[in-house]
Amino acid sequence: MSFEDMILKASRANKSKIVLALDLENPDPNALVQKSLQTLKTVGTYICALKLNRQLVLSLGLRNGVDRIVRTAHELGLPTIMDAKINDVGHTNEFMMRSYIEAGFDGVIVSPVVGWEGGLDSVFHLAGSKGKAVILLVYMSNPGAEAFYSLEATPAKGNPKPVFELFAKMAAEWKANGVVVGATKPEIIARVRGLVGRHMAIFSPGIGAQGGDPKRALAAGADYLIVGRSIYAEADPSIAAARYRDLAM
Ligand code: BMP
Repeated sequence: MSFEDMILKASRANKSKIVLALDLENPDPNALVQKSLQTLKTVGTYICALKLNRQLVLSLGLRNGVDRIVRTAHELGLPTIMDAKINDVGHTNEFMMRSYIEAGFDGVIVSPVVGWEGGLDSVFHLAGSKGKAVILLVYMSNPGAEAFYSLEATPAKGNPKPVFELFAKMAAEWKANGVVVGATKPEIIARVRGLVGRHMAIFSPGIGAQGGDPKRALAAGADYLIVGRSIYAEADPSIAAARYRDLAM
């Protein structure tokens, strides 16, 4: 099943557009795995996918660590996204991508800054051959992101454009499976939607803890909302997850 079908299936089954960002911290790796599994199982029926960050990979490693969490997500019918923001030269990108695929991830987030040739070409080719998704980071949610993502740049062919518009076009050209655009800037989500077309999935982080509003992000064109602290850091993550699920329907 393609990544798009997997997330759509989970989204329909759980009536949810919420992707859980499980960014827990704990100096004790065993406690971290247990807490991650427990949180995931508690909120599993309120979300449509799981996103893990490098935090967990650094603390647990991929084998016998993060892969256990990935397996549990699959048992719950949830696709998994590795938020690696891959951004290096081709051969190291390919190594990272292969490692994440071997750990069981269904999709990986990459940064378009490094470009295609000798950069992300290897990642897209490997993902394509294994049926995995590549999601492009197009505009970040933090306040300082504007300084770079809205910067005007002149492409080799064409007129100056904000960097994020060039990234959105790259996503369409490279046939990415989705893009990430911060929920804190709904007007940017709307502009990206116009550039990537109706069918490209837009994932939007920055909901809740960073000030992004679920309804405004969805109205602007986001398909899925990425929520971390506003779910896992709450006293009862299942109540918080249910609340975000309902807000996003
Ligand atoms: P939180 O909901 O706790 O703010 O977490 C947001 C998650 O989305 C984090 O995992 C973060 O790395 C990620 N993220 C983000 O916040 N903004 C972006 O622009 C891109 C991200 O991947």
